[in-house]
Amino acid sequence: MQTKELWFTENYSDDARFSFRVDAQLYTHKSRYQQIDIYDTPQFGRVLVLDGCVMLTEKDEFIYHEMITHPALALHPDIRTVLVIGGGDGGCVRELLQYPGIQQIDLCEIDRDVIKACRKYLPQTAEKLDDIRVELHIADGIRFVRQKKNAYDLIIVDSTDPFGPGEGLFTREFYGNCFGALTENGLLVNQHESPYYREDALAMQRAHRQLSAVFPQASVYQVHIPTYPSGHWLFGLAAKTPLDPTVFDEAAWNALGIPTRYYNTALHKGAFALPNYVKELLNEKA
Ligand code: AG3
Repeated sequence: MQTKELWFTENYSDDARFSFRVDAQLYTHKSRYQQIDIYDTPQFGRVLVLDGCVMLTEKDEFIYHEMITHPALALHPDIRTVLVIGGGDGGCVRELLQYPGIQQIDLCEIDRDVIKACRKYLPQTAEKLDDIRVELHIADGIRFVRQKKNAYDLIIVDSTDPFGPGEGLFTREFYGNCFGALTENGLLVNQHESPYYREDALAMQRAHRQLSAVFPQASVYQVHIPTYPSGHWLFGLAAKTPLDPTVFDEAAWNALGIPTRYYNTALHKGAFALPNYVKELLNEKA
């Protein structure tokens, strides 16, 4: 008798899907906000899925978490206070804690069950959530940021896609409140969706439009994430005081000696060079 094979599938569009084999379902739970699943897989290690969308895999989460943090830190070496919105898996926090200059990280995650599940099943990302410099806030990031003024040198929006609980984190009002919560030279980095499949590309355009309406400068950079739709993903980098995101003190960043498997200073500069079709999508008027 053959044992039944278990496969997970994420729908990328009505006409495209991505599947991988599952050895075991380690966790499944419907929280107040979303469906949370964690799988063990032979190809990608453990995988966190929210509402049917892959959030991270042990095999490639380093790409996402290095690239959502290090470019901003290389551009603004004096970052002391950071707010992470979402990010209950702890991956961003793990990367940020490598900077001795960072004094305080507020992590604002809406769903306490995500943190609980990641602590138990995803120590690779969650292991540093108890660091003394980290303060956990189980709260809605939209409300949390409204009450903060001139408080953070960096805000990282490590959200889900703009459907469900993550939706409000892609609005002009939210970005406006982030602007107010940032210090004078503050930076905002957000996960900026993918330019490839239609729905994702629309979300990407919307995010860019709203960010550009609020910040004097909103740049976009790209990364390769094999387990996200199309493998081609974008991040946004918005600055309260305009800057060239490819100009920074490379020697100073390298002197920090932070071990990375994806990020390096040459790649940082190249990541802001976008394909023409992406530039066109970003420049399209609504
Ligand atoms: N947040 C971004 C996930 C987007 C993936 N979308 C998808 N699979 N459709 C990831 C959180 C990691 N800290």
